[in-house]
Amino acid sequence: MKCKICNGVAQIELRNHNIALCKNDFFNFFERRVSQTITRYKLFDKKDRILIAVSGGKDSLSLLYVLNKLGFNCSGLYIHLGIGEYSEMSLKKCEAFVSKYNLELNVFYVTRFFGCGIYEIAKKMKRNSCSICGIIKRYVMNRFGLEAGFNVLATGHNLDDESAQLFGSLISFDLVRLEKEKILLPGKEKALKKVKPFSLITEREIAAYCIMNGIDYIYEECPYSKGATSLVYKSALNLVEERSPGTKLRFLKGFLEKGHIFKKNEQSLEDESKYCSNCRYLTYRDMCNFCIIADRLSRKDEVRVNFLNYIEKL
Ligand code: Q46
Ligand code: ZN
Repeated sequence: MKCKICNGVAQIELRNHNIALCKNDFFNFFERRVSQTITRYKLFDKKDRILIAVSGGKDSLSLLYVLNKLGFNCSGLYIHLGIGEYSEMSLKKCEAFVSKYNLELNVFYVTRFFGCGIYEIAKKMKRNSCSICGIIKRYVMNRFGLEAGFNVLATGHNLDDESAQLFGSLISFDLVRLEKEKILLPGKEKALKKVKPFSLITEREIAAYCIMNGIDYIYEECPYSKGATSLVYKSALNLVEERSPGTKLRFLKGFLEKGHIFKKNEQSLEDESKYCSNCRYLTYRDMCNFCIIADRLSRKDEVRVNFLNYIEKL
């Protein structure tokens, strides 16, 4: 197989783009597409301070790598969830990465703040681990980002994640979720602007970019991810993609261009329109979900007074 650009030996075939590329031309192709996505959807520019949520996995580490390489002002935030060996290993990958590339990493330890990890918190709250984890991660990313002076929060969600999420929302015609299926959610008072620069890049392309660049990431998935419905949607879309390469890209791009046909509905307008009585961040009830957890674990005052003291800078 030959590289379509230089005729050298191709290292990767991208059926969804109908090309094969050598290593150097793949890097150029990958980085150009990230740049084009940032420009086309007006995600951010060189003046912005970007906080990147990192997990130690390929998506988030390569996002930090490529945005730094493209000259953007960015730092990482790792949230240590207290999930045994998995959390320890992923933190080590993040630490090794930032020290290799001389980047900044901020770390929030769930166990230091709440006195126990995600699984124990979920048990006390009688909820499942992923819903508690989602509440804590969203809150910490947003609040730390705002209070530390960032104006954009970027996550490494890729085309496989985003198309599976869209598929799930369409199957149940969940209009509230469909409204949030965006590559950019604008910021407002007490809410950081949120962007997903890898939305149009596949998991396979990101893994190849990581490996070819020698970025060492954690291969293991979080133990609580097993059995997630999103994995079923991913497999279904993989089957279609196999038969018709480029389907995921067409599906998501089509939605990004025409998704406005799903009109705003009353429920979403109500969404997060009040301020939490404890921390003054946005909520749709009297107290935000994060403070409800903190209240149950007797950490309510810490949320108000000492939140930033739980972030360690490496
Ligand atoms: S939500 Fe659930 Fe993930 Fe949190 S507990 Fe693990 S699988 S890490 S994206
Ligand atoms: Zn609150």
